[in-house]
Amino acid sequence: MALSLSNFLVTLLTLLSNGLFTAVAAETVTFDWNVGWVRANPDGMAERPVMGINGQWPLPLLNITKGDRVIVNLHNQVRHPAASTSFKLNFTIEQPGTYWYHSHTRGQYPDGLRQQYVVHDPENPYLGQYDQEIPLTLSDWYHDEMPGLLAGFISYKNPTGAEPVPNSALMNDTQNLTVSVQPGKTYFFRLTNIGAFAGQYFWIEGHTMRIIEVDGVYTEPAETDMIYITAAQRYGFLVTAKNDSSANFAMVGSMDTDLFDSFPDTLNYNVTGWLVYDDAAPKPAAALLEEFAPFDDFLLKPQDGMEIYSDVDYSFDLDLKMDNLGDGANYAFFNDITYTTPVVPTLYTALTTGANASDVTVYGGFTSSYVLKKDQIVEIVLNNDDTGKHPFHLHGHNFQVVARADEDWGHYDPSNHTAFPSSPMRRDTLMVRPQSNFVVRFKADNPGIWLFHCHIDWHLASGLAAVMIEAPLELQKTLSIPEDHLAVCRAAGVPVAGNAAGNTIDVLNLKGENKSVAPLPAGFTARGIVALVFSCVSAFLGMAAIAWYGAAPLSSAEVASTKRFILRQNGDTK
Ligand SMILES: *[C@@H]1O[C@H](CO)[C@@H](O)[C@H](O)[C@H]1NC(C)=O
Ligand SMILES: *[C@@H]1O[C@H](CO)[C@@H](O)[C@H](O)[C@H]1NC(C)=O
Ligand SMILES: *[C@@H]1O[C@H](CO)[C@@H](O)[C@H](O)[C@H]1NC(C)=O
Ligand SMILES: *[C@@H]1O[C@H](CO)[C@@H](O)[C@H](O)[C@H]1NC(C)=O
Ligand SMILES: *[C@@H]1O[C@H](CO)[C@@H](O)[C@H](O)[C@H]1NC(C)=O
Ligand SMILES: *[C@@H]1O[C@H](CO)[C@@H](O)[C@H](O)[C@H]1NC(C)=O
Ligand SMILES: *[C@@H]1O[C@H](CO)[C@@H](O)[C@H](O)[C@H]1NC(C)=O
Ligand SMILES: *[C@@H]1O[C@H](CO)[C@@H](O)[C@H](O)[C@H]1NC(C)=O
Ligand SMILES: *[C@@H]1O[C@H](CO)[C@@H](O)[C@H](O)[C@H]1NC(C)=O
Ligand SMILES: [Cu+2]
Repeated sequence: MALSLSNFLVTLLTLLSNGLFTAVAAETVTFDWNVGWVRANPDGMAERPVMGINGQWPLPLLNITKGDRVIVNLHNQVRHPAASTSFKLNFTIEQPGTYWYHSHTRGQYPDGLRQQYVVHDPENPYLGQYDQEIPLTLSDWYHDEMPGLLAGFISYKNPTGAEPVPNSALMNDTQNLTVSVQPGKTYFFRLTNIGAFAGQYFWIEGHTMRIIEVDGVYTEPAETDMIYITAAQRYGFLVTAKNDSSANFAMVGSMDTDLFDSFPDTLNYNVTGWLVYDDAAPKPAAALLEEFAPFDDFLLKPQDGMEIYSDVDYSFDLDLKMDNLGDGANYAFFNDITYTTPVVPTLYTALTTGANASDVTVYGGFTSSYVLKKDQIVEIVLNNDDTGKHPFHLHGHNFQVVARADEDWGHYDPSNHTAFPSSPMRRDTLMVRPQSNFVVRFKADNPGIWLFHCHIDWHLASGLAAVMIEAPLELQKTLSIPEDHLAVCRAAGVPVAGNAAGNTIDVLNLKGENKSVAPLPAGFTARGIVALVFSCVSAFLGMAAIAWYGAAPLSSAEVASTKRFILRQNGDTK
């Protein structure tokens, strides 16, 4: 559990951005946070333990002003208050906009350790065009705790990789939320999807939304009646209240069920709240829509008019697939590699391998690492060979979205694509459509170790991540790790020096590195194994077994017999 501290607040840390070495802090804001378990029942259906801060959940919304210095004294009491470990974060914030803070350690944020924060901007170009800000979150919600759900998800019992389906949807960590508005006034909504899995459609009946910000980047105003917001995305939009205050209006979040493999009867995938003009007037149920027609974010233009990076220095493809490994469980891959946590955290490898930090070898064979040179224009081509949607998030940058193809388009073809926008949308989280692609570009002007990963927490756990090693030699000159951070690693038995395998002498030797599970034996697919077991079972039980099989996981006896099949097929007589 101590490890989680080093991963906590990763998103806050992405704000270190350009301001790190230039900022003159306007003010210092200090937070003393004890992270520990509390109980909550946000959907009214099941009380459960959640990770709170200072005994509270929902967590505190932060509102920091651009230029402020932030100090977070973080005490981890998740495992046991007496075994608490601590460290301090100390950084300045130079990037305004709508963000959220969350733990990136396996499954902690869906267990409650996430909340929105906003960075107030005294130079917001839309200042004066609204009367008040309304911070608002959407989220999916599970009644079961993540460690158990994850164990079931990455398991031979779940060979198809079906993600756990949420139990409900939340708006601002509750349901039936009321938001008081006054006639004629204009509100700046800051909407964040802090969920683990589901994208959501969002609309306010009878009202138009004017989008002015995405993921911390101001846009030219774009009007729409509906937004689609994936996990980790943010939208800032203006809503002008009606002059007539006689009625209240439903405000709806509707989870995108395309991603759900099953559909429990009890699941209400919608969450409703109301814009309240008159508390005495009824709060009408949301009208049911036949279809969703959300705004296409590819059409957004950045308000600063920044032009497309036309000369690319370094381009690489990431081909995404979901497949089984030899343990029968389902994993996610970039270019046939499923991300596997290295023995030494990558940041520490970059800081302790000298000039070899520029050699991608030191980061190991299972991290999908890419070394970027200072100020290179980098292009990532993401080809999605999977039939699902995936929202990709890059730490440390807003990227330009230069291309995004329609569903089923296949791989990106540099000689056949729709015209690049002259001033592309910039954001930090972008969805790739099923069996399709996108192309993003950014300038490597922010030395650091930045994860590029699917923000569906299930997929991150099953390995859908790559690592940008950005200007590591610059990083060595400018960054030093505080002693309390190193102490947390030592307490958890995590080495803090050497290559991905922890080798400090011969850093090009990766003996002892963490490897992913080995592939299935040649000629087998997990589905093939399932079919094999299935035909044996159904020979005994007849057709009834088919229905049963679709609904229930393999028993351990069946798995044992599956393994014997594999061994025999390989000529292994043991
Ligand atoms: C919200 O209202 C609906 C309909 O009345 C109700 O079923 C649900 O339990 C309410 N949710 C909460 C969290 O109170
Ligand atoms: C949403 O929750 C946050 C944190 O509790 C709160 O500051 C904010 O005002 C809430 N938003 C609405 C619209 O109620
Ligand atoms: C935070 O860092 C700044 C700059 O290095 C330093 O001046 C300040 O004392 C630090 N504050 C705390 C509370 O550690
Ligand atoms: C944050 O603080 C600023 C400055 O005090 C204020 O104008 C703004 O409304 C606040 N935003 C939120 C979301 O609370
Ligand atoms: C509300 O009234 C103001 C002042 O009369 C007018 O300018 C505005 O267009 C009206 N707004 C709407 C949404 O009708
Ligand atoms: C959720 O909302 C959508 C859109 O209005 C509607 O089609 C669907 O029937 C609703 N589902 C439930 C369970 O209410
Ligand atoms: C990687 O190595 C560390 C240290 O040896 C170990 O604690 C950890 O469980 C390993 N992780 C994986 C995914 O193999
Ligand atoms: C370009 O790609 C699209 C989609 O795959 C295809 O329909 C079209 O024929 C291609 N055009 C050319 C000139 O190859
Ligand atoms: C890189 O590592 C190898 C193997 O340890 C070592 O021989 C070499 O001197 C290192 N190169 C640099 C530039 O430090
Ligand atoms: Cu994904």
